[in-house]
Amino acid sequence: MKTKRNIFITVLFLLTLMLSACGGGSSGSDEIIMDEPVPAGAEDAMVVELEFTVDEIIPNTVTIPAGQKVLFVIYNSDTKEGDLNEDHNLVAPDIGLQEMIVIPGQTIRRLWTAYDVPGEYRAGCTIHSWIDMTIIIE
Ligand SMILES: [Cu+2]
Repeated sequence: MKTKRNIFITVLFLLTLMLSACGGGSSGSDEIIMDEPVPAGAEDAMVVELEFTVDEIIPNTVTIPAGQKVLFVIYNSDTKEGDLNEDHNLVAPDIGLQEMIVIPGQTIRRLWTAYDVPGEYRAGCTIHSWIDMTIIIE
């Protein structure tokens, strides 16, 4: 009887752990994956490689066809002594690009279906408002 109770408590504990692990972040079900291999479904995506340095995004402009499936590969090289060594994120609310956080030294890979209205849009880091780039949808 005591063993059953212990199993029950263990299961309850594991459930609590799982729930708290999923509860973090404000972006809902859009899980941020760190250093993950290429996500499923990315085989036919256009790869857009970006790098956050201490004060800029390289390259500063990218051109993406409207509605294109995109695999962002974003590296945070802001790891040098004397630099900020801070998290950076890429956000573009005008075109539905939700926050992608990259911590120093890491690379994230995220799939995104590009906005379907052509134009020039600003994407930037909300932690450092002076760090931004242009996404041209054409
Ligand atoms: Cu930043």
